[in-house]
Amino acid sequence: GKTVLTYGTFDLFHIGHLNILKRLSSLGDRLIVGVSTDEFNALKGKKPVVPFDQRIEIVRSIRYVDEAIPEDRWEQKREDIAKYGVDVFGIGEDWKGKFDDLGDSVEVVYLPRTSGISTTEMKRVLSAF
Ligand code: C2G
Repeated sequence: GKTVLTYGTFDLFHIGHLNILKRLSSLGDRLIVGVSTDEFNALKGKKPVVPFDQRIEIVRSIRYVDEAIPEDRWEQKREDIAKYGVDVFGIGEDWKGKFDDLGDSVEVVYLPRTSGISTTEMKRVLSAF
C-alpha cells in the first residue's frame, strides 16, 4: 500500500489541521504524522499552548491518522521516509518549495491551507476576553 508522511505542531487542534490530515490520508493507504516536540518548536520559533504529549495523543486519535511519531529534528524526514517506506510527503502550501529536495525519493505534494483559521488567530480572539 501507499504510505503518506507529514509533520506539524498541531497546537490547539482545529479544522485546518483536520482538513489537511483528511486530504493527506486520501492520497494513500497509511498516513504517518510527525508531531513537533516542544524543543523542536523552539527551533521553529513557536511556543505551543498545548504540551507535546497532549498534541501527539490528540493527533494519534484522529481517524485519518495511522501513526503519530515525534518530530525533533529538521533532518529526520529522510530517515523517516526510509524507515516507514514512505511514497508521498505532503504538507500545507505555506511550505511550498521548501521540501522539493525530497523529490528524489518520494512524491512531494503541497496542499492548500484552510482559510480563516489558525492557531495564531485563535490565540488573538481568546486574548480579547
Ligand atoms: N494547516 C492548514 N490550514 C490551516 C492551518 C494549518 O492546512 N489553517 C496545515 C499546515 O499547512 C500544516 C499542518 O496544518 O501542513 C500543521 O500546521 P502547523 O501545526 O502550523 O505545522 P508547522 O509549524 O507548519 O510544521 O517540519 C515541518 C514542520 O514541522 C511543519
